[in-house]
Amino acid sequence: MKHAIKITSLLIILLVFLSGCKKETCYYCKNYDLDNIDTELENYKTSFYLCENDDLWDEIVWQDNDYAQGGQLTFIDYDVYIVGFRAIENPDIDGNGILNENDNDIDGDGILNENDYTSTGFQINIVQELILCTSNSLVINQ
Ligand SMILES: [Ca+2]
Ligand SMILES: [Ca+2]
Repeated sequence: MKHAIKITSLLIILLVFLSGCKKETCYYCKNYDLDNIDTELENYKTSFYLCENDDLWDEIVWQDNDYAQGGQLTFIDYDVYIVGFRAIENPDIDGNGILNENDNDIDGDGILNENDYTSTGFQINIVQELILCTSNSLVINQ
């Protein structure tokens, strides 16, 4: 009997611990190409939910909002959004609408990948992405 009580209390402790871990904040986010951003913030790439425990959260360099105020992205309301940046590999290097993985001429120089000494071209194939998140989905859905 004592043993059963011990196991039960252990389970309760475990349950409390697990439910404590689930208390994370989630945000509604949109991502933008930093090269191609408009001040109206209309041409976002995708919108998605992001929680602090997601792997993606750690891939993003989040700005310190107090520090960033008056920074270069003045059209962003830092009272509304949390702001982050992420460097991602350009999924379509020559910009022809065919993703690199399906593109038989990734850099678009007319030489097929198999014959192309520099199939991914000479440019830096990393694009910077701006990520704006808010816990208020009404604001970002406007
Ligand atoms: Ca392409
Ligand atoms: Ca090529």
